Amino acid sequence: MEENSKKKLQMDDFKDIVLAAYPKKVAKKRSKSIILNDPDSIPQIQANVRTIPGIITQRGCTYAGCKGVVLGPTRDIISITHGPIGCGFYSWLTRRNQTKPATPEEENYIPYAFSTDMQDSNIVFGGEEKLKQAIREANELFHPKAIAIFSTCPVGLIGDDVHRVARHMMEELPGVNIFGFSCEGYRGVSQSAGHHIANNGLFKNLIGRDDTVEGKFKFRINVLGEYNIGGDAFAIEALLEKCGIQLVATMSGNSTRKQFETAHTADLNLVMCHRSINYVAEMMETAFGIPWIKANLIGAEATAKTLRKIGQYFGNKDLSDRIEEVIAEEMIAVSAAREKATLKTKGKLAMLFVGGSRAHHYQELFDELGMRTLSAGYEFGHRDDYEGRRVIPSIQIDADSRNIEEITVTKDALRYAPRKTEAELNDLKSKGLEFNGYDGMMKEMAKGTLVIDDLSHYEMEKLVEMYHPDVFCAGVKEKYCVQKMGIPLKQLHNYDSGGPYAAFEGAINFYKDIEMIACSTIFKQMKAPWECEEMVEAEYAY
Ligand code: CFM
Repeated sequence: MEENSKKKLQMDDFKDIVLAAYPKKVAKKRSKSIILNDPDSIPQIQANVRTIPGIITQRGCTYAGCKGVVLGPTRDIISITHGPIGCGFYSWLTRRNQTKPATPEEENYIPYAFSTDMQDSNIVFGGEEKLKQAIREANELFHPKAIAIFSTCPVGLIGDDVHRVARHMMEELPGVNIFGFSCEGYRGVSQSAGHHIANNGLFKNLIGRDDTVEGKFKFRINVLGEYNIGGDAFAIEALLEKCGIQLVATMSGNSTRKQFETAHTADLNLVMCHRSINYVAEMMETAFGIPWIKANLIGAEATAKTLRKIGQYFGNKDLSDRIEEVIAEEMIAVSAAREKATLKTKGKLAMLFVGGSRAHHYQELFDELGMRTLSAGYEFGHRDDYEGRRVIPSIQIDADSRNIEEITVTKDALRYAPRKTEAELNDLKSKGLEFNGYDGMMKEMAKGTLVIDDLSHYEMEKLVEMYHPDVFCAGVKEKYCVQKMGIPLKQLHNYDSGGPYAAFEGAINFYKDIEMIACSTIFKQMKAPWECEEMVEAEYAY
C-alpha cells in the first residue's frame, strides 16, 4: 500500500522531500543542484562548487583526476606518487584502464605502483630528498624516457617543491624528461581540477615535441578523453583502422609518450570526454590550428554519427563510402543483439550518476535498449557539461577555480598550420558540422527528468526508495548500498568486470549485460536478517 502510493509520486516531489530533511542552509545550497529538466528552455544548475562538509559525496580528489585519470593510462611514463602509500595504492589499476604494448619488450609501467611512501619523518623534515632518491631508483631499474611526479595532500601542506626536484633531477639524469604536477588532493573541489592540471602538464611537457609523421592512412585524427576502460580504446582503434582512419594519439587510453609528442601531426581532434580534456583540445587548436569536434563513441547510433562527422570533415568520397560500408556491416550484428535485448529491456528505468561525461553518454545506450533515464547527474561536471558550452562566459570564476594554473598558449612559431581555411570551416558549419561545441546533457534528457549535481548518499537512497529504477549506474562506493535496497547497480566507472562498451562491438556487449542485469530479480530476493527474521524489540525503562 505504502509502496504503491510512493510509486505514484511525481519527479518534482523528490526535491521537496529531500530538502525537507536538510538543515536550512544546506537545503538552500542543495536546492540549486537539484533541477527538474526542460530541454527546450534549459534551466541553470549549480555545479563545480564545494561539497558541503558532512555530506557523503561520490566525488574523488584532484590527485585522482590528474594521476589516476589523465596521465595514469600512459604505459611508458613512470608515474611516481609523492605521498603516503595509500594514495598510490588506491589509484593503482582500480579503474581498469588497459594497455597493450606492441611487443613484450616494450616499456610498460602500468602494472607497477610507484610511490615515495612518505613517513612521519618526511612530513616533519621534508620529502624532497626521498623523492630524488625514488627518481634515481626508478631510473636505475627501468631507464625510462620520462618520469612524472604527482603531489598528494601532505606535499602541498609541508611545501615540498616537486617542480624544483624535477628540474634538479633533469640535470642529474640528462635525457630523461622529468616533470611534476601540483595536483594535491585538496587543490580543487573534485577530480575536475586534476584534469585541468594534467592537461596543462601534457601541453607543457609532452605534446608537440616530435614532428615524425607515421601511419599508413592519410586521414589523421586524435581521440581525446578516452581512457581505455575495459578495453574501450581497443574497440575504437579497431573500428578506425577498418574505416581507414589513422589514429595518431588517444589521450590517454592505451597511449605512449610518443603518441603525445606527435599528436600535433593529426588534422582533427575528436573530444569524447569533454570534462577531462577540453583544455587540451582548445590549446591544440590555438597552438597548431587543429579544429576539434565533440564526438561520442558510446552507443551504436552515436558511433555511426561520429564516423560520419569524420567523413564530412575530411570531405573525401572514398573515405565516406568506406565509412558507410563499415557502418552497414557492423549494424547487422548490432541490430540483432539490440532486438533480442529490447524484448526484455523495453520500458525499464535507469538512473546514472557518474563522473563528468558518462552520465550523459550512456543514456544513448539506454535509449537504444528502449529504456528511460529518469534521473542523471555528474559528480564533478561543470555547468557547460550540463547546459552546454554556450554558458561558459557566464560561469562565475570562484576562489577554487582560481587556484588552478591557467597557461597562456600562443601560436607555435613553426608548427601552426590551420587545417581548414575560414571559408572551408564555414561551409562545413553550414552543412551541420559543429566545431568547438558541446550542448551538454540536459538538452538530450526528457522534460521532467531529474538532474542532480554531486548527488549525496542520502539523495541516492531516496531516489531508489521513491522511484525503484531497474538499474542504477554509479561506482563501487554506491554499489552495495543500492543492491542491498534490491536494485542492481552497474558500475559505469570500471564496468565491474565487463567491457568494452565503446563503438559497435561495445554496444553489443552493453545490450547483453544490461539485459542480464536489469531483468534480474535476484536483488529483490535479498533480505537483510533483520528484514526476514523475527526481532525482539525493547525500550529502556527509566
Ligand atoms: Fe571523463 Fe572518464 Fe568520465 Fe572522468 Fe572519472 Fe572515468 Fe568517470 Mo570514473 S575521464 S569524466 S574522472 S569519462 S574515472 S574514464 S568513469 S569518474 S564519467
